[in-house]
Amino acid sequence: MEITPQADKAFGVVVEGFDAETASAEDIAALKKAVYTNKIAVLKHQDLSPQQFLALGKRLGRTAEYYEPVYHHPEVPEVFVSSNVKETDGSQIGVPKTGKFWHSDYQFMPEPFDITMIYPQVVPSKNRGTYFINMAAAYEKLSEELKLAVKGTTATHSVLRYFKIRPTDVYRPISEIIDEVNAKTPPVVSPTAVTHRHTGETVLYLSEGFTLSVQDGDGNDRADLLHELLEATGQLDRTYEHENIHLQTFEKGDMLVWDNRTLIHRALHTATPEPAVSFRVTVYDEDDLVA
Ligand code: 7UC
Ligand code: FE
Repeated sequence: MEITPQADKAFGVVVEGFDAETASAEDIAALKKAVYTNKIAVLKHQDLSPQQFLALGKRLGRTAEYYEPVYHHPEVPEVFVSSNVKETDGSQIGVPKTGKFWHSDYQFMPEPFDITMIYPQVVPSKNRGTYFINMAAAYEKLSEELKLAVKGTTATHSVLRYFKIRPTDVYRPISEIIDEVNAKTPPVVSPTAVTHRHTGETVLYLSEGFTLSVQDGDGNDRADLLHELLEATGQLDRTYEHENIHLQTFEKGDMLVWDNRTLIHRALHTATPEPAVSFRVTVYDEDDLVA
């Protein structure tokens, strides 16, 4: 196994010679350390079944089934399926157009995932890739004034704006669906800046997709501060040329493994959608390894 920095990128490593079936405990530890230190690892030349993909996830920590079953792989429910390709019988497996907004996975839940693994299955010929922003680095780059303004504030997160209407929701009143989403996944409040449990970094915990509001210590809404933070971190740049934005491309056989508590991400927008399918496994890492 060989880990080298990604050429011409601000962060991320490429991992050659990683064999999920024979990887030693040391290999797994080295991979996790690389993920927490370099934020994203691209495992090259992977050829895994959904079952083998899940088994690899289990070696990194505790895997989780996505809370909405409509995303589940039919044979391996812990595998989340993002797909815009219909089966030959016209049925849909997984959900199309996932994650086309800035977010981290489960940011709207009390406990977000530590690690996200994405294993593309059908790779588009153009517009492939995912945008990322490192929210620890973005915090460090804030002005002293903004860092001070963040102190003592909290942020409220919810899936509501990006909850996908399920086939079974057709003809239901939208108010009933909204009430159900708020009951099942009530808004979560967190400090606006949190300490990363594996690296000790200070990470801005907010995203354009999931963060509804920022409040000061007295409960006053700070929409102005939320806007300033989204702007400063690069999340409002629709040209995607902001210096904080990293475009991670991939090819068939690549598996992306990233630090979901530091990075926010956004699926690349495609004007003319080509077939795209990817599998995802998410992991809670309760180890106290500090990178
Ligand atoms: O369909 C989607 O974009 C899924 C999104 C609402 N949640 C992904 C996650 O893991 O938080
Ligand atoms: Fe995502």
